[in-house]
Parts: sequence; structure tokens; C-alpha cells
Amino acid sequence: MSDCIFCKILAGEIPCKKVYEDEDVLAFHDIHPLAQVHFMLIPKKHVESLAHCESVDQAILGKMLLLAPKLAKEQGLENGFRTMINTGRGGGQEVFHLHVHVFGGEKLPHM
Ligand code: IU
Repeated sequence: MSDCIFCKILAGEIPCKKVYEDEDVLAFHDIHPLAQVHFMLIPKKHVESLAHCESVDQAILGKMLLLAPKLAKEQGLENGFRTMINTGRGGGQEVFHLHVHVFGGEKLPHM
């Protein structure tokens, strides 16, 4: 998707602070962190949102969720972390390329 900011990050056209990369997934620190540690996992395949995922995307969704605790631990989040997937404008999504937020560090407020 030529006008997608995360596809541009994937293409190396926009720099990012990389956390992890493999053939399917990229993880990088959020440019406007909302917690001491705040990074995102995105699929390399452009999928607009969780609501646009289909059964063919099951493996990549599972992969991102299984990577989240591993990467969180590597980022020093030994005591836990929070994941968030904003979906659609009503869900607060601003970048329309599926992403899983991971937050942690200081104790997060309950919500
Ligand atoms: P949201 O779930 O769509 O609201 O989250 C998008 C996030 O992408 C948001 O936290 C931004 O700070 C973040 N982000 C980024 O890390 N790098 C960018 O170039 C842009 C947004 I644009």
C-alpha cells in the first residue's frame, strides 16, 4: 500500500527503532510512547485492521501474539505488560495497518 505509513517503514523508506524482524513480522518502538516501554508488532502483509483479517491471517495473528511476551521480556518487562489492538476509527485506530501495541515499564493504570 503506497500511502500506508507502516508499509513505508517496512520498505525502509521511513526509519524506525527496530525491536524484532522476521519474514512475517516487524516490531518497533512507538514514536510517541505512552509508557516507559511501548512498541508495536505489525505484519509485513498489509492488512487494514483486525476487522479485516480473514482465516488466511490466523497464523500471522497467532505469531504476533506469541511473539509479544517474548519481545516484552527482551525489553525488560519481567513483571508483565499490556497489549492493545485499536480497531477502526471507533476503536481509536489512527494507522490503518494492523498493529499490536505492547506497553509496560512502570505500573500501568488499571482499565
Ligand atoms: P493506533 O492504534 O492506530 O492509534 O496507533 C498508531 C500508533 O502508531 C501511534 O501510537 C503512533 O504514535 C504510532 N506511530 C509510529 O510509531 N510511527 C509513525 O510513523 C506513526 C505513528 I504516523
